[in-house]
Amino acid sequence: KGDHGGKELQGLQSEVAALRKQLDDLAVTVTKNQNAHLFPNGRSVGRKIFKTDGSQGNFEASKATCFQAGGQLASPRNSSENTAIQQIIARHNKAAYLGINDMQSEGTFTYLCGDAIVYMNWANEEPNNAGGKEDCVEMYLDGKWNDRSCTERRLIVCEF
Ligand code: 291
Ligand code: CA
Repeated sequence: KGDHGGKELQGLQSEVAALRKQLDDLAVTVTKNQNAHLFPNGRSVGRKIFKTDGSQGNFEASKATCFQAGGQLASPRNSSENTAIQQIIARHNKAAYLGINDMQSEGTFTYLCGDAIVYMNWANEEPNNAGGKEDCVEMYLDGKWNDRSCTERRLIVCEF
């Protein structure tokens, strides 16, 4: 036996080294593809990706478009995510609906999953439910939020 275990260990060690190299190469490829697909209409924050296809729609159409793409309407849960979305809409010079509304219970804003929001960035004096019919939320070009009727046309920004 003697030397048999040594040879086996050597084989495994070179196999590990080869795998490490493959993993390195893969990381480079992934980063490069990420940068390419985020340019110029997307932003990433942690593991979340925000992106627009440049099209517009009302709240329901925007929601459906994002869902069909395998994502959901942009739903910022902290200021970094809010800034990422703000950069996208500023670039397109067009406000966007967020995946937030108070359709279920007036005054209680929730994500599309129904959970109460954990972060908010309302503009001054908002939300005001103007005319008694503002259940959706739009993000202005400066990143501030306004509750708004769900039937306007807005830039579609999804998250993945
Ligand atoms: C005012 C504010 C907002 C409100 C908006 C809409 C406009 O902002 O009162 O809170 O959401 O009006 O009511 O909708 C219509 N139909 O005019 C105006 C823009 C800065
Ligand atoms: Ca409002």
